Amino acid sequence: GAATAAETPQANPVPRIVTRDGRHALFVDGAPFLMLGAQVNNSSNYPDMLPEVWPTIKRIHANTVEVPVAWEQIEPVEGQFDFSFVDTLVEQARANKVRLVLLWFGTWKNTGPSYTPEWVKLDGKRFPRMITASGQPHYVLSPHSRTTLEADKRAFVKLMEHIRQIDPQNTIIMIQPENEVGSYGSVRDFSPAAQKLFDGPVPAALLKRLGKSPGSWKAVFGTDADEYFNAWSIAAYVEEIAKAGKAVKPLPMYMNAALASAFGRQPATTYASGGPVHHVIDVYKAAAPSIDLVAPDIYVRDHAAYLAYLDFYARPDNALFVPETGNDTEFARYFFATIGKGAIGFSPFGMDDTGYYNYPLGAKDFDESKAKLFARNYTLFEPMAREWAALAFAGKTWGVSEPTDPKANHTQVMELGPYRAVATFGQWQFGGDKPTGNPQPVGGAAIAELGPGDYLLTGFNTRVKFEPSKPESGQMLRVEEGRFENGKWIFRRVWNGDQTDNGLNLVDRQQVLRIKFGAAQGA
Ligand code: N0T
Repeated sequence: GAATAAETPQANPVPRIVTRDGRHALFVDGAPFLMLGAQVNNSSNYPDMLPEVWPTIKRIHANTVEVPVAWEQIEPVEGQFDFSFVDTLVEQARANKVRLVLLWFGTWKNTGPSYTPEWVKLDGKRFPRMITASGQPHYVLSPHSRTTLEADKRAFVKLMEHIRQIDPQNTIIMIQPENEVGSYGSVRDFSPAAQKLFDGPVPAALLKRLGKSPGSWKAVFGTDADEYFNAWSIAAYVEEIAKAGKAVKPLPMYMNAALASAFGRQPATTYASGGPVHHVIDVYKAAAPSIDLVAPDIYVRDHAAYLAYLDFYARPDNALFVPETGNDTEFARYFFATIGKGAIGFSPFGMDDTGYYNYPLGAKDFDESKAKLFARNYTLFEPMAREWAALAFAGKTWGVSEPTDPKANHTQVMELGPYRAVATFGQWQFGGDKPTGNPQPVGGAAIAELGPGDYLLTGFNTRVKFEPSKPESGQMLRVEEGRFENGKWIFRRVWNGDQTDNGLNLVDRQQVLRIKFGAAQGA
């Protein structure tokens, strides 16, 4: 019969970040989506390299791939655009059944101008650098140059127009304008134009956000003034680019951060000053409303620091996303703490077979022992990624990663409300002995609350003991092992006896447990 209005296919909803009650989800195809991500190496952004990308993506079961698109590659000659790589990439991503996040390497890549076209690199007049405090040109392009901003914006808008044209089904789900912005070695731009702004009033949007009274940058922010000013200048520049791109197609946009130390404050000249480091997130929120979120690139291996970064970036006004993390053995377990905090995604870096390894940030080589650890996370979550994303959006998820600092005693606790789940690492399955940690730090576990007294537990190399937090919380009634398939729980067996008497031992196998609690009546 003739199609009724209700049957007429609707245009696919464009992916977006949805925020409710201070929690967030990335909606893809109209529902919460968990990015089981992988980022390729920087120079894998050419058609001939893609055959060396897909096998690694397949091997680790990623559902989303982050790939650079370089300004130099799409506009080698000013005003002439070439999107052949984007076309090939999108086509092959579809064939490989993965979604894409495109990384716009424009004015700033790891703060520097290396990905700008030659006509930008060679024209210091139209595209000026920052000036240092001593009056020398710095390597970073100045955010106070209208011509640079207009040129980057034009190329970015062309890219977005091309995406709108070739990707109605939204294979591309998110965009990262620029990469790790900021400036190393100089806290801000000291050019005359910049200095004039610095001596002028702090913009009202920032004063309002921080509840400060009007004044010059120095008067309002004191010793933080230079860095805050740099953050504002860069964020406002990227805001204009992101806003123009979103007017073409409103894909979610985020900026990634090369991090400052998690504990204490270093001099701003020793990290990417002005980038979205944790202590200037409010500046980015005020200056760049078109940027949906700022995200930490976490290469630190220390457990306490890793968790601190997750806490800094998981905010009611900022969705947590780890767009880059190391691909070494000890990073795989951080997947659990990350998604337990409701992150929209997690993505190890350098995930291809092009022969580059960014040690000491990541692994010396991405061999099978490492691939296995990342692959087991994603194969475990692949069948229930949609369910998990919805539960995270509802604030019903928890996660832990094996600690390595002695203070933690190889123990992590998840406070679930009526219950606490105590996770220990490196114990006998019978318990009783002191946890000593796994031979390598690879343990991690996550819990989701499906309903009252109804929990999902999964993970690897972790022993979990549930304890009631209140007398009325009741006891563990039944532990089922099973799996999710198309949103349905499929039963495999009941765990009882040794499998439950001394805690639940998640080993190196793909195990998902469903635990029901209940209190005896009339006792
Ligand atoms: C990252 C990557 C790539 C703990 C490094 C990290 C990527 C960029 N930069 O392989 O270049 O494009 O976003 C910078 C880490 C700074 C040192 C952290 C020490």
